[in-house]
Amino acid sequence: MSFFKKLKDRMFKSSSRLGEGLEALVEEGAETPPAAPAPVAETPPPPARIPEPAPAPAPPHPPAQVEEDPAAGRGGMLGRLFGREEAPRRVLDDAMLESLEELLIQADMGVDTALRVTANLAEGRFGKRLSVEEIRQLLADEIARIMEPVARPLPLYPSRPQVVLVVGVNGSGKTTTIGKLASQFRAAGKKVVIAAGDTFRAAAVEQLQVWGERAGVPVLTAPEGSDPASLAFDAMTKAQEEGADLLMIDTAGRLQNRADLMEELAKIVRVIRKKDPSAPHNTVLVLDATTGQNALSQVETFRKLADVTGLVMTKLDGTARGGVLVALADRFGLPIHAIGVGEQIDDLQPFDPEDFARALTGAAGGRA
Ligand SMILES: Nc1nc2c(ncn2[C@@H]2O[C@H](COP(=O)(O)OP(=O)(O)OP(=O)(O)O)[C@@H](O)[C@H]2O)c(=O)[nH]1
Ligand SMILES: [Mg+2]
Repeated sequence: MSFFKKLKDRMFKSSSRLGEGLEALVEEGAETPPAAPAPVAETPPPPARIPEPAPAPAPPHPPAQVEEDPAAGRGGMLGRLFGREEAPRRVLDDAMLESLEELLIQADMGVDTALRVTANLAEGRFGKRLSVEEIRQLLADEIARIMEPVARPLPLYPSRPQVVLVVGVNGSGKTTTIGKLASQFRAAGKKVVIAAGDTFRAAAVEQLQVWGERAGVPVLTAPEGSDPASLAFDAMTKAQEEGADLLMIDTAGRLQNRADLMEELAKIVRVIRKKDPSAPHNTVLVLDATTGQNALSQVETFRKLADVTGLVMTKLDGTARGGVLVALADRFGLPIHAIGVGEQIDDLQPFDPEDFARALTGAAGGRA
């Protein structure tokens, strides 16, 4: 299965709300194509449609309330003969732009980003008649443009071991993501060690051990309730001794309060720096896509707690809230290293801005 197909199948399994919304939006205000104007006198007019209370008519364009006339438009007779019907189009006016903004906000893109995207889309196109597919393409292009600068794989620097500290709120997918990443790096020939820095729950350690087995990577653990920083120090020592390429440190998501969490993360960083002043080389914040706009405040919080260098967004499968990733890119510009699209070991994909934009908008295309 091609990469794009898999992304599209997995992402927004519940079908793209945005894509469907676009269709409804254009069909609602569809006009007949100008090439085939509706006959005036001969044909009786279509049954009058009760116009929705339009808040603001948008001159100079007529309100987009023209009912589709089955006798005219839609590719005309020839078009119908050849089975090539013309798609409904809608004038890009103020009302249309407002509805578009609304759709983007519903897809969790955030108000600021939604306004910027629609403004860019309208530039030079105001008053033009667009089909759903054209709008999808334009939206996808805009979104891809925002995402392009942040699509960056986890950078690996020459010094060994590369230390990756993984942080994030409870349940965001830290442990799962570590398991998936460990498996990918191992498959790429890297020697990986995992440290089970979430020492608060015995179950957390067991979970990581299961992932370690799946990935074929050793997991260093410490007794429940012991100091995660001392485990991190031991893990660093072991990783250095064994000549590991990569040390991934899992952390606890739930602590009593923010000060506790900050202190714990700071202590982990302090002790690993005793072994390598340049560590951690990456501090990856794991975010759960289903939390929508809340992801934005999580980034703000964790940036205060730790020197976050990049993001992984999990659970993009089966959510219609993937638009939050656009808001994140637009607001923070932090690299997005990968996206989680399922619970299995190979369900972590590199972040591809174009594929993502097309999956989000339902635009056609994709690489084979
Ligand atoms: N559908 C889906 N589920 C995911 C994904 N990533 C993680 N999960 C699931 O989310 C749940 C929480 O994942 P964990 O990896 O345990 O999250 P965590 O951040 O380590 O949680 P704590 O250790 O409690 O802080 C698990 O049931 C995972 O299987 C994903 O990309 N897609
Ligand atoms: Mg965990």
